[in-house]
Amino acid sequence: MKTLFVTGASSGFGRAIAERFLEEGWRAIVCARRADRLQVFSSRFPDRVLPLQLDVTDLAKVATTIQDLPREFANIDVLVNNAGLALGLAPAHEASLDDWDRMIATNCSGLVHVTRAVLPGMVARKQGGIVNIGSVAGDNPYPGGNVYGATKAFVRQFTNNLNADLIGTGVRATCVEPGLCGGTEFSNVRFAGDDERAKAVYAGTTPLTAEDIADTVYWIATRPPHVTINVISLMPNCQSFGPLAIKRAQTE
Ligand code: NDP
Ligand code: 8X3
Repeated sequence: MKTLFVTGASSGFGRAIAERFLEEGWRAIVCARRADRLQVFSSRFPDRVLPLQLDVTDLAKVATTIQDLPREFANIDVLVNNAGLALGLAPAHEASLDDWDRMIATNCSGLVHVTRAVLPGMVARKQGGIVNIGSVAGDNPYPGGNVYGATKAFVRQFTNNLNADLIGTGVRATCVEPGLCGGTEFSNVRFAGDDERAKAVYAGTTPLTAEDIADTVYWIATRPPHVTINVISLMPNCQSFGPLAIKRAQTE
């Protein structure tokens, strides 16, 4: 039986990814800060789920938790670095430095430390897959995206650089870059619990769903061993690219 390790599994993409792999017969280690939610989820798949309360910004705990995994869960086949968040949409000159620090700590440092702890085992076993959840925000700047978009650009480039290091090892990495995706807590977190503002993000759209992302991640994980998918970008078809902004001088 293969083993999945997924961070941020208490809601949204992470939970849908865990559910998909478990339904396909895998075992799963599911991590997040809200342990109660992980417990409820785990009870649906007795003996095949290991719920772990883990804040990926607690870097010392990340290392010890992964080092001390129970034997039957210790050989991780696929790691999905999904835990992440956007905080606020303020312009750079007004944004909260605390928000910026938390995004960097979670989306970059947390992801890097989890990866560093899991990778040696994969390389020693000569097989494994890492799927990092980036965002279209890592390629496409938008007003207020400042540090969030920068963290996701980091995720993409870290993934590509992992593949540069992992050539010939049997281990491969992929960055998944979703666009507008509804039905998760992403916008509630971004707007600090302002449900109306969060709801407005999806008004009049048919966004991607967490199940679309889980499908994509499962597809990546089940490619034949000689195939590396470096980066996948996906959007709902109500979303696309726009022109660059031009600020024109007043002519009258
Ligand atoms: P959710 O807010 O629904 O899920 C985020 C998950 O991350 C939660 O389970 C949360 O659990 C966990 N998490 C947050 N901080 C930490 C932490 N410090 N340690 C451990 N777990 C943490 O959002 P989504 O499912 O939408 O987002 C998942 C990922 O997808 C994120 O990386 C996001 O940036 C990315 N993304 C989302 C898009 C969207 O439109 N929804 C589009 C593109 C990318 P808990 O609070 O219990 O710790
Ligand atoms: C989430 C997509 O466009 O809100 O990463 O940044 S976006």
